[in-house]
Amino acid sequence: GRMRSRLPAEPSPIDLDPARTALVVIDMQRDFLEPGGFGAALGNDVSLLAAAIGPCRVALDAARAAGMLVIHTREGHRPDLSDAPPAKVSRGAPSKRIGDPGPMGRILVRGEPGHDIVAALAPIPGEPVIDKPGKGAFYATELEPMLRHRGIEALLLAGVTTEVCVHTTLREANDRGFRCVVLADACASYFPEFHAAALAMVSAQGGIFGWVSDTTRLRAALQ
Ligand code: C5J
Repeated sequence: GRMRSRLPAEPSPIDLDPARTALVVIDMQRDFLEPGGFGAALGNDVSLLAAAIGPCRVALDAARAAGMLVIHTREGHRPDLSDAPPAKVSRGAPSKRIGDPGPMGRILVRGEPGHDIVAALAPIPGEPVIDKPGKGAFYATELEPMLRHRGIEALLLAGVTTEVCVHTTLREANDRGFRCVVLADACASYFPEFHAAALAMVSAQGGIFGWVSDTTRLRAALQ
């Protein structure tokens, strides 16, 4: 890749230095994408999230080829649930609660099969995986020092779900001074209208939270 890349985006193009940019792939876990996990237990049609897998793979391939830092996140809790707020565990009258046994192991618990990242997007050696108890990837994690130590100033965000964990992370990152680009096709939601609204919120008002682009434009910009 070139030293700097100009990525077409909304509301305006953004110049990125691959050495100071990280791709953050958020919560592409079986618990959200496959039947029998946390997402399904909350009553969602998990098949809607499959559309993000291919584009996430494109983003991963492009970022890896450009030598960018790649970070993966996973939402989940300790087996004793000591890091799970009772308000989160009880909310939503789920068919199965966090910690209950399911077909992919205990729901949203670290170390269980359902907590794993889907096979197509498995981290490769050298890519940090951030385990987070909340929706945002900065809350109660080492993400911020990890980014600062590497001199990262811009983030490419991908993953699920657009309006929940991607947006919360975007908002946390924005307030910490990171320039953020949401890769629209590499994100998905159980609610297509929330996905569209969440993306529109990012680039409105001159880019109040950052930029919106996609993996087709990213791949071309990094080539
Ligand atoms: C949700 C997430 N939707 N990763 N988590 O509960 O977006």
